[in-house]
Formats: sequence, structure tokens, C-alpha cells
Amino acid sequence: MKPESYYVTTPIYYVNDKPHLGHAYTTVLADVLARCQRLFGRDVWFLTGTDEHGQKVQEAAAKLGIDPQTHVDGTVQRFQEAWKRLEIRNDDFIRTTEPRHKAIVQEILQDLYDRGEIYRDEYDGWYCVPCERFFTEKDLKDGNCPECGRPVQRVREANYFFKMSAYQDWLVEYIQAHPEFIQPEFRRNETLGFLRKPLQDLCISRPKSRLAWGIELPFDRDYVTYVWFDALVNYVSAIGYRRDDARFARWWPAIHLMAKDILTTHTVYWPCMLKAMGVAMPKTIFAHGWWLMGSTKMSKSLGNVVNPMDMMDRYGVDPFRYFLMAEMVLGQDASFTEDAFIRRYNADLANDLGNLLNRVVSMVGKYCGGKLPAPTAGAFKNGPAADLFNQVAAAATGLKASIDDFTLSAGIAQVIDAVRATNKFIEAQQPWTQARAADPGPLHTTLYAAAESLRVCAGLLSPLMPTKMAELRAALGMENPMTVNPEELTKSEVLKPGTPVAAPGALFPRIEAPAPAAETKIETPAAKPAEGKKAPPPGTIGNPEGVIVYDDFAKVQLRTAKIMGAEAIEGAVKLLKLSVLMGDERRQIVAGIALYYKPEELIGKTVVVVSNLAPIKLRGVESQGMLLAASKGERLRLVTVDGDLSSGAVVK
Ligand code: ME8
Repeated sequence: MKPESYYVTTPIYYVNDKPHLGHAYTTVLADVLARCQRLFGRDVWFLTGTDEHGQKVQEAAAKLGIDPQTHVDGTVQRFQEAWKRLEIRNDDFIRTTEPRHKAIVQEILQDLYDRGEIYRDEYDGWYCVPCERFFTEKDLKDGNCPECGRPVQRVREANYFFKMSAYQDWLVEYIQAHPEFIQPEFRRNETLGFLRKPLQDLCISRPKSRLAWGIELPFDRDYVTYVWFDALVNYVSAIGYRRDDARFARWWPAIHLMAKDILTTHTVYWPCMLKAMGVAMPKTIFAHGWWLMGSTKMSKSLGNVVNPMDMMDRYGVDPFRYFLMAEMVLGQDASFTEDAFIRRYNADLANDLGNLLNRVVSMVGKYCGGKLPAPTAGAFKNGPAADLFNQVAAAATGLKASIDDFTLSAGIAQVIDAVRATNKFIEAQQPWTQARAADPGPLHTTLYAAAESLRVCAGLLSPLMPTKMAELRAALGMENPMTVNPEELTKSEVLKPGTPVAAPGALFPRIEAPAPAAETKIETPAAKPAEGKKAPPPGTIGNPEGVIVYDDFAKVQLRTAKIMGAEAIEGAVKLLKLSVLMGDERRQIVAGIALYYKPEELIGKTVVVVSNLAPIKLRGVESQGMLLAASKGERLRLVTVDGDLSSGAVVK
């Protein structure tokens, strides 16, 4: 059977801008929806591009003393490079200055003109120069521009108009009869509200004397077509409209994604244009919310625009993509702060997902010689492994539904819940206890079931984090980690027992929140810290003096340990000899904490130990590791773990 097709678009962004967080968001959203749909076996086409005509481009080029085409040929690369960097896998990138687009715009204009859908008239109204927009007398606010409040000029100018008003009744009926056409529902209601006022005809031209950088009207060489009549057409010119009927029929109708700023142009102008052209309506026009900076709108004039490149440099591409998708409830506004990013990253990716992989790989290493064990027969029919797998498979179904009904963040949350359930499953099954039993069956089933769960969750998250999830799947010994097969997302026992597993290094190293101003430092009381080695401040790029790169840090193995015994060392007033339990292993550590803790206060504390330090002798007593502590002035406190966690856990 031919798979159902799925054509998704982003707005074509103004080429004069630098790509910012908002552009990145819509583009990643389209990319994730496209990748998810591909994952679930649909035939997908994903289009993005740039809007390259208009006054601002003309002025910017004039300022630089170059022609507008040369100017846009340069600036478009900022978008193309950003999308490459963001792992956007668009099938096409359309520029409105390309001949393939301009020719179609002109043909549509000529056709509508010939059929009387476009007419010439004298325009008499108010014009705001900075906003480049016309207003009627009624639109004005205290005689000024309703948008920016600045004075407006009276303009009388001959122009061309599209008979949009003729489609008002039809459009209202269409919207009412097709609930999936404009989403979310409140945006549909907003459009219907807009359509309660009489719809004006749309001015679609500018005289070349005022704006030369546009597509010339084929029936009047003194005019160019203005912004929307040019830009919106990209959605059809890119897929063979009027050129390749089979191709056009394969992809149309589209799913158009955008933010609420350009709702009306998409839900009113575009449907009326398509109706006049005799083309079917888009399947869905979905307007998402704004990314706000804290609670303020992101804007160039406020200087609070987030550059997606900075975020990627700082935290990596995949975590940034994940955050954008998981944090914004589709349709609602969302607040962007670096703190929110770090919180979500640490919670979902470092603690839940990354930790699950570490646990599985290290236990398979420890108990099964690094090779995936075989589950006991029937373990996936009923019992805890089967229950876990059912929850994981339900997350696959949930994610699939969430991409069709635009509730992506809920679908993602369901996958992360499945990851959490797998961590809980490990806690409940206690493979470290199962490992002591004579029958290895339960231990093998536990580890295999956890790996299976991880396999499916990584497959489901691969549209969001393509590279990281391929690394994860490679760590599980999968043969083609980049290729996720849709059937394997709801099928159990796909991993092959006996396959070697290997950790890819820390997949999501924990991010420490930017430190507050206080100069609290972490010290190692049993031995001197290495000179000149400080943790790199978040956001450090490159490797300036005194700053380590992650690989340096990764050499230090930190683990939790429970203090089982503590005693003074004769003749050494500052030192205590501690006996600690780190997982199954007992160690002796000498720590310089006697002035700050009494031995009996220490028993039962779970502390953090540098576990791969070569043993040394302090006052003749061997120390097999080092505790971490924070000290400031006269005070010293041990670094402990927040909440209940068994000893031997990896700290990262
Ligand atoms: O309007 N939050 O282009 P544009 C979320 N060329 N998304 C945001 C955002 C924010 N703070 N800021 C921008 C144009 N966006 C026209 C479109 S389409 C035929 C022509 C995203 O460069 C969002 O997708 O101003 C919004 O709709 C789009 O950028 C506007 O891009």
C-alpha cells in the first residue's frame, strides 16, 4: 500500500534577519514532525525557505552599495548554515528570488487578472512609512498609526487589488465545517472573530517608483507584487504547481506551521487566494505561541534575542532541539531561560536517560561480561518485564498520536515517563541482588528488558536528537543505529542476546547551573587539588588557560559511597580513617576532616568519592580515594547526595 503523504512547511523567513530562537523553533518543530512521520512510515516532504523581496532588503542593499540579489545571496546563507547546524533535514529550500518561484507568481497573477479576480483602483488612505502599511481612517488610533503610534501620511495611489471580499462567506463556512483546518481551536475562533467584520479587498501591488525589489506584475510593468501575494505562493511553487501535476498532487494539501504573528495572512489571505486559483485548501494551518524571554517578548529592539548558535555551541545541538520541543506546549507561549534549559536537561537527559544507559551498560559489563544476556522464555508475555514493555510500547503509540494532533510535548513526556519507569523497574528488580542468586535467569531478564526499553525510547526520541540517539543505539550494539525501523518500536526482543554493549562516554554530562556570585569552592580534604585546574564556566568555548575540556573532566570518576565506619588516626589531628561502601566494594579512605566532623556524625552519610585515584599513604595509612567537600573560610562541609540513592552510583 502506498504510504500516506505528509507535506509540512515553515514560514519563509525574512532573509534580512539573522536566524534567532523563534525561527529555529518553527524549523525544528517542522523537522521533528517530518522525522516522526517518516519514522512511522509516511511519505514526507518538508519545505522551508526565505522571503527575499521588499523594502527592507532594498534599503539594506542600497546602504551596502550592492544590488539586492547579491545582498540576499549572502544573507540567505545564515539561514542555510543555521539549519545545517541544527540538523534540519528539509527536502527543499525555496527562495522567492528563484526563477522557479517568480514564474509561478506571475502566472497566477496573470490568470487571476484575466479572470477579473484582480482589478486596478485608486487607493486613498493613510500610510505609515516605518511599518510599510496602509490603514483606513477607522483603523487609526488618535490619528496615528495603530501599530507604532507614529504619524501617518495621506496617500492617493493607483494600485491593483485582489477581490478577497468576495470569498468572505465561503471562508467562514469552510472554517466552520473543517475543525482541523485552523488549529489550535482558539486560533480558529480568533480567525472567525476577524471575519465578523467585512473583509476588504487586498492591495497586492506597489508602484516601482516606491519599491522596485519585487516580482513585476505581468500585466503592468510599472508595478511589483507586494509581500504576501509573492511569499504565500512559495508553498505551491516549490512542489510543482502548474509545472508537474503529478508531483503537486502527491504533496498537496500542506500542513503549514507558523507563529501567531502571521495567523491572518495564512488563515484569511491564503485560503482566499487558493480558492480563486481553484486549488484545494491546506490540510491544517497551525499557529504556535511565542517564545518569550522570561516574561518579555523577544525583540531586536529590546536586545534580548537568543541566538540559537550560541545555545548549540554551549550545550550541543540535540539537547537544544530536545528542549525546544519538550518545553513548549504547542499553541501556548513559552518562556526561554537558560535556567529552564539546564533544569530540563539535567532532569530528563542527564538524570533519566543518560543515567539509564550508564546503568544498563555498566551492569551488563559487570554481571554479563559486557554482552547482552538472553531473557528467560516468556518473560515478555507476562510479569514485570512484559508490564514495562507494554508501557514503553504505549509511549510509541502516544507519540504517534501526539504528532497528528499537535500535542508533541505530551507525547515526549510519555516517552520520558517510560524512561523513568525503566529506572524504577531496575530499582524494583534489584539486579545487584539478583546477581547473587544461583539462577541467572531473573538478572538476565531484568538487564535485557531494561536494554529493550532503552532501545525503543531511543528510537522514539531519535527525531528530536538524531545524533545522540544513534550513539545510544550503537552503545546497545544495534547494527544500523541511524535507521529506526517503525515495526521495532512496538515489538519486543529485537536486541540480539550476546551482542557486546559499550558506553559511548557520558551521553549527557550533567550541566552545573551558572554559579551564583559567592566564591564557594569544592576542595579535596585528603589531598591537594591539582594546581590551576578549575571547572570551566558554563558556555566556555575553546580552551583558555586554566580551563579544562570535558574529556579532562571525564577522566575523574566520581561515585557515591556510604560511610560505614570512621575513626581518628593516632598522631594526625586533622585526619580521619573512614571505611566506605561503594556498591559492593568496601574501601578505606583517609580524609582531612577531623576538625569539622566527629567520627560518629559521619556514619550513614552518603558522600561523593573520587574513585579512580591511585592509592596513597597518609601518615602511613593507605587511602583508596578522596572525598569531595566544600569549604569557605573556617567551614567545611562534605558533598552529599540529595535524596535516597544507593551507594556506588556514578556522579556526573
Ligand atoms: O513573517 N517565538 O517572516 P519572519 C516563536 N516572511 N516563533 C517565532 C518567534 C518567537 N518569538 N519569532 C519568530 C515572516 N518566530 C514572513 C513569512 S510565510 C509565507 C512569510 C517564527 O522572518 C515564527 O514561525 O518574520 C513566525 O511565524 C516566523 O518566525 C516569522 O518569521
